[in-house]
Amino acid sequence: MSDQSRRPKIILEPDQRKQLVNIQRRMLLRSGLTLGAVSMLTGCNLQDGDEVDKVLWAMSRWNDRVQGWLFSGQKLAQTYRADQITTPFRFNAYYPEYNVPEIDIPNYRLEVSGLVQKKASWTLEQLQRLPQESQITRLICIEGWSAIGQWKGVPLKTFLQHVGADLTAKYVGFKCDDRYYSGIDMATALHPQTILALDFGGKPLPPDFGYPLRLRMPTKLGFKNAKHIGAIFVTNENPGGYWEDQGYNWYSGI
Ligand SMILES: Nc1nc2c(c(=O)[nH]1)N[C@H]1C(S)=C(S)[C@@H](COP(=O)(O)O)O[C@H]1N2
Ligand SMILES: [Mo]
Repeated sequence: MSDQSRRPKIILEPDQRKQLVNIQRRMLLRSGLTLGAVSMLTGCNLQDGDEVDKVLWAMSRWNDRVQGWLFSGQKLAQTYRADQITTPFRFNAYYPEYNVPEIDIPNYRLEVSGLVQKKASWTLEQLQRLPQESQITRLICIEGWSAIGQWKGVPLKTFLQHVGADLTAKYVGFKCDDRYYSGIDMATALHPQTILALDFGGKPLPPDFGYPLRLRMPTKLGFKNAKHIGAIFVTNENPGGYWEDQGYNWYSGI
C-alpha cells in the first residue's frame, strides 16, 4: 500500500518488541484469528522480531479497512440535551493551553486543494453563509475522558459539494494552523453529523476550542477532530495525521 511509505518507522527496544508481539498475539487469539491467518492477511512473518513494525502497521491498516466496511455512512451517533452539556469544557492539544496559536481572524482564509473543481479560498463570512447544522454530542478523547458540547457549522458534505469535490475520492485531509494535521475517509466526511464547526456553545469558536474553524464529528475519537483548520484537501493518498503517524489507529471510529 502506498500509505506505508509515508509513515515513520516505530523504533522499539527489544523488550518492548517482545511485549508488543505478545499483546498482538493475545489480541489475535481473542479475535479467533490464528498467527498463520494473520501472516496471510498482512504478508508478514510474526515470528521474526524485525518484522514487528511491519506487522503493526499492516494490522492497523487492516483494522482501518475492516472498520471502514463496518461503518454505516448514515447511522447517527447519540445526541444529548442542552442541560447535559459539560461545563467547563475540557481543553486538549499536543501543547499546553498557553501555546494555543494566535490567528489573524480578519485575514483568515480557508485554503482548498486536491481533487476539487473550485480551489478558491474561503473567508469566514462565506462559510457562515452556507447552511449550518447544530449538534450536542460527546467528544471522546483516547486519553480517557469525554465531554458533551454544542457545535454548529457547515456539514462537511455541503462544503465538499460547494467546492465540486470528487466525492468518489478516498480521503479528506486537514492542515491546521498549529501544524497539527489529520484526515478522514470519504464515508465519514459525508456523514450527516460531520461538520466544519464555526460555533461552540452558541458563540464563535474560542481560541482554546479550535478557532476559527474545526472539524467536529461524533463518530470519531477526539484526536481526529482537527482544530484551527487552515487547509482542506481531497485526495486518494492517505493523509496520515499527527497522532496517527505516531501509531494511533488511523480510522479511530467510535
Ligand atoms: N489543531 C489541533 N487539533 C486538535 C488537537 C491539537 O493538538 N491540535 N488535539 C486533538 C485532541 S487529542 C483532542 S481530544 C481534541 C480536543 O478538543 P477540545 O480542546 O475542544 O476538547 O482536539 C483534537 N484536535
Ligand atoms: Mo484526544
